[in-house]
Amino acid sequence: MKPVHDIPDPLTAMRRGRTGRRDRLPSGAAPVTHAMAGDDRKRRADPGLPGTAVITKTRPQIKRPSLYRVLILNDDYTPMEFVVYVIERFFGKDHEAANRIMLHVHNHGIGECGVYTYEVAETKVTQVMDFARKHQHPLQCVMEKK
Ligand code: TYC
Repeated sequence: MKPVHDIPDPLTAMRRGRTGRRDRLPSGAAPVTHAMAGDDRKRRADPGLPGTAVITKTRPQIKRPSLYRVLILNDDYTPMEFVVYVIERFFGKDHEAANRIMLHVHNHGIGECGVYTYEVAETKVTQVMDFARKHQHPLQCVMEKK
């Protein structure tokens, strides 16, 4: 058991810092110890006191959006020129690119017209389906998660 006179006074111990030396700044002021700085932070952050504010640093959670392929399907009835026009109009392709995509679909049964985020892809599908129906062609357009 330690004699009572050997137990350091907690305030003196705090002012002296970890080394126990009476550290002084060049100005002669006592340095702010770790424990004091911590106490100070707690006091200033108390949201219950007037004129104080809590500043919280949050890491913004950024995620790339999922991408979706918009595909058209082959059928035996939709005219080739109609398909080429649809690809130009709704997918922004030039005539040559649109013709290549149409021929790919004609030969392979399915082909990609573009890749978009969910809502954009959904809009393209609706636009193509509505336009084909309006012209009484059975052209089918679907979306697929990449
Ligand atoms: N196969 C169609 C025809 O011979 C042309 C066509 C191509 C139709 C692509 C649909 O997605 C399609 N007229």
